[in-house]
Amino acid sequence: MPVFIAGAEPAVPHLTCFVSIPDPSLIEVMASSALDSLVLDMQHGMFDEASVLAGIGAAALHGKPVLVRLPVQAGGLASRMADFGAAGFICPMVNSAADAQALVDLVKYPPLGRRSWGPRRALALSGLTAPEYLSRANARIVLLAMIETKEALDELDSILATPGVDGVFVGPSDLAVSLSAGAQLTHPDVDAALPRTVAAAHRHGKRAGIFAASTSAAREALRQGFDIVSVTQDGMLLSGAIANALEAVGHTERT
Ligand code: 3PY
Ligand code: MG
Repeated sequence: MPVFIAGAEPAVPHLTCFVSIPDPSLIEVMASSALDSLVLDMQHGMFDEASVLAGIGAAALHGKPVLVRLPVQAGGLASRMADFGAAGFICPMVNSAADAQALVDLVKYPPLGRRSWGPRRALALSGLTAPEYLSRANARIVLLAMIETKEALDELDSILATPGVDGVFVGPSDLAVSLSAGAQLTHPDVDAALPRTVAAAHRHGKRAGIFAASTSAAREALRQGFDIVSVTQDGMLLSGAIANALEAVGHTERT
């Protein structure tokens, strides 16, 4: 069952959700929803290589592609996760075209990059022959550079102009931390930067994504034209659902 999200045009807007709890059963539940993909979080979530391997399999049972959010400056993991069958990468703290090119080198085959051949499991999951995989992988495996700092905003065009980068993905919290020099987790300049980011991505014929920390933020991101929107994250969804359930049965906090 093919589980790539690029190449065959993905649904736009593409709705995804970050997963931090590395349990295949949880991934199966989430993948059986109407989400278009899942993001397994190796940066702030608890995923390691083995749980990404299991997670890709669990999502594939429901025909859902998995994106991996890499740890900072861990591009080396990307080609390994691509070989495991990851459909794409959300890469934190990309601040320059040089940072972007370093990731392209690891995720894309020549001539765009320098990915090493050996897509053992990815090939089986793709349903392609080896030559077909080689000729399509660069277009099908999505590389998204996270825009999370003032430097990245200043370099938006050069990051987007890097061949092999398929789009950008805004991390609103880190962007606020950067723009406020560590003083705040929200900042008005983040909101101002969002339409500019969407316009820049589309000008380059590429995708704009964003992490939305609430359903209202996700709705607003879709209204602004973001192509890839994460509808919060597993932990937030679970705590929200528990709070709603307790409220529905009239439970008040014990003191
Ligand atoms: C951010 O908001 O900085 C993120 O990385 C969201 O996951
Ligand atoms: Mg971040």
